[in-house]
Amino acid sequence: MPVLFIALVLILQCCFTTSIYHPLDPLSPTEINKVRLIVLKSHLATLPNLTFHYVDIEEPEKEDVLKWLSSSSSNPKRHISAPPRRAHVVVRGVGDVHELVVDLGTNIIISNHVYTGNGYPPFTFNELFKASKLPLTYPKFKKSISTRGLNLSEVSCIPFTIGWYGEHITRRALKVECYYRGGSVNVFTRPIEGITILVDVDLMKITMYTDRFVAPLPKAKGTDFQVPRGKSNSDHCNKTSSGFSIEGHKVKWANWVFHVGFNARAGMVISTASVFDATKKKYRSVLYRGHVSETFVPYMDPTNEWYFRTFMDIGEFGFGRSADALQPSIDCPGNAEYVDGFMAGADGELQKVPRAICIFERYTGDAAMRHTEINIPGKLIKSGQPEKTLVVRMVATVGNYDYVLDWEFKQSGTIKVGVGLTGVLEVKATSYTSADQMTDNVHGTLVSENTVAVNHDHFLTYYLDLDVDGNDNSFVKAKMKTARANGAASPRKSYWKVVRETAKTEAEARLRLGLEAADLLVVNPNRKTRLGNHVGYRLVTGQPVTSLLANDDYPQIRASYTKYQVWVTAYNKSERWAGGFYADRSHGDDGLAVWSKRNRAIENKDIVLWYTVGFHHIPYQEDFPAMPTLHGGFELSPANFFESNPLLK
Ligand SMILES: *[C@@H]1O[C@H](CO)[C@@H](O)[C@H](O)[C@H]1NC(C)=O
Ligand SMILES: *[C@@H]1O[C@H](CO)[C@@H](O)[C@H](O)[C@H]1NC(C)=O
Ligand SMILES: *[C@@H]1O[C@H](CO)[C@@H](O)[C@H](O)[C@H]1NC(C)=O
Ligand SMILES: *[C@@H]1O[C@H](CO)[C@@H](O)[C@H](O)[C@H]1NC(C)=O
Ligand SMILES: [Cu+2]
Repeated sequence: MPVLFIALVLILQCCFTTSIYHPLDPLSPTEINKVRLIVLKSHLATLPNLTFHYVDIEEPEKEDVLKWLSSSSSNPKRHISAPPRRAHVVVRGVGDVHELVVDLGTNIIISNHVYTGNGYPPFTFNELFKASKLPLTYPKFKKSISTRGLNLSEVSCIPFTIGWYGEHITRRALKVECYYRGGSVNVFTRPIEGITILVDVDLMKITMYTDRFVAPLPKAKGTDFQVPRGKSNSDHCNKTSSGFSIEGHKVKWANWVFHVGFNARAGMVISTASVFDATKKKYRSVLYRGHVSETFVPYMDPTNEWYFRTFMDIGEFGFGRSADALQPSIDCPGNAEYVDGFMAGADGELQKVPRAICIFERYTGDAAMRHTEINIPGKLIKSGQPEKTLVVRMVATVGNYDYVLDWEFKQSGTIKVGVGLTGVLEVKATSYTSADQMTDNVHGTLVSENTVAVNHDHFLTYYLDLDVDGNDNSFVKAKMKTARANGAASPRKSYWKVVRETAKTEAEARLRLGLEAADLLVVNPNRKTRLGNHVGYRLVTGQPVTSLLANDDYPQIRASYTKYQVWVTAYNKSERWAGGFYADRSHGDDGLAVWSKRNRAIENKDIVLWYTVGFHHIPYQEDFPAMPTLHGGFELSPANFFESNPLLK
């Protein structure tokens, strides 16, 4: 009897528990279709103009995911049951925003909450498309075009989000800016300046129209950004074997294992990244979750036609929504493998981004490490290792700009996060044809005749839920302080010493970098190396850039988190979007800066690190007609995590 009983249990376990999903897998095409059917069968179907604004996996409880993971690593054949598959859905009828949780096992909507706060969910592609077409049939606009002697058939209009300027009541609205193609493929370089068109998106109507002035149309000549494809720039490094494995969404390469997800908002999402420790003979956790949380791109021209250009691309449009199908051998090398992205359209129907993400091994041409020893009599000892890394990449083309987003895994245990900015600058038309003529502030650089590229910033804020060797971590500032040398004992007058400060609360972890020398570490105070150091990972920061806008400026109120490059918060699964989930027309009453004000305890707790990659962008002539890629980023590097250099294991 006991033998039979055990056998039964094993069978039950195998059949109930084997799941084809990793709990963090993005919604599959089948699941996205299912969500649509479930919503359309519910009472919500009767809402007029029902629109799907957001469909993603409902974040499972972290505890359940970690339990599932550890059961799978101890016995890969027999997982404990995965958390239920659920979708987080935001739909709108006329006026009302419904936040739904849809259970995909039972096919029912298990929660329906009406959101009544400020701000709106991201625009759908349909809305943007419809808004962009409105001017073309609007009589006043047609008149403006013919007054300027232009042909309507050569006009392309593009919708821009408009931010918030203290209004008590905000409606969903866009401002549509129009451009003249007239022989150029570079639409953004030929603005028809002086016209402002406000579109009420829920009415899908133009509700305000002004034509204040006429500026010369920048010429078409010299605006083409297409690279002649004469000599095949195909790859010198076509490799047949990729050196890594992708199983579902799980990637294994060298000493790393991690999960790659995708959603309409963040685009690429890296989860449950663990690095193999050859000394301990096991995988050790580093990062539970990492992705771009929000972006803030304010332009520095306060005039009527430009002041509202203060974009929060992740919340207003979505990096996944803007993900571009990658071009093999241009965006990624010949040895890359590609992963498609899936999301829901405005009608809930499945949309596919082919080749949304690429994964490839990179031979950097650098040495990962080297040394030559000449001090051994009769011997010359040389050693070295070429750097070979694994890159996971996506590109979001948000209107004029292209963001190249990389996660690069190194065998040294470092994760390097890269941001590349390229694409076309946002320009305005001007009467000037030479910088010598300029008598007023044009708010940018003359990059071509009659063309000013306007000054602006880019802030990309990363959500980094580090779990260094376990859940409970602390944030440590290892400050370097000048100390006086003891006069009698040393001819030296000074040196620096390390003063460690552990941030006890969220307020102590808001940092403006570049003012004092410090290493920033996320450590596990419960784990030490054999030598007694706390295991940790170090945030290796890039250029210290913070927003220069005044604190009382409305765009700054909405993106107040950009006043510091570093924040640490207590983990809370619903706090993921630095500018608040409802970023369009937001009032700055949700998001990272607001959560951090609660000043929760963050010592030896599950914590989330937020880091902003910033660029102040004064344009230069080389940025026209399209800009060479500008790079930024940061690294997460092991710091007393391994017993010694893992490259030598
Ligand atoms: C809402 O639905 C009605 C009826 O189908 C339609 O006439 C109207 O154009 C829709 N509104 C929008 C903004 O799509
Ligand atoms: C408008 O179109 C006409 C006919 O195609 C052409 O002759 C004219 O040059 C165009 N005007 C402009 C400003 O592009
Ligand atoms: C690399 O692969 C691409 C796509 O298969 C092919 O077009 C190209 O010719 C290859 N290049 C080399 C050098 O083999
Ligand atoms: C989690 O975050 C949400 C949003 O900020 C907040 O409403 C909620 O109270 C938080 N939960 C806890 C346990 O702090
Ligand atoms: Cu820029």
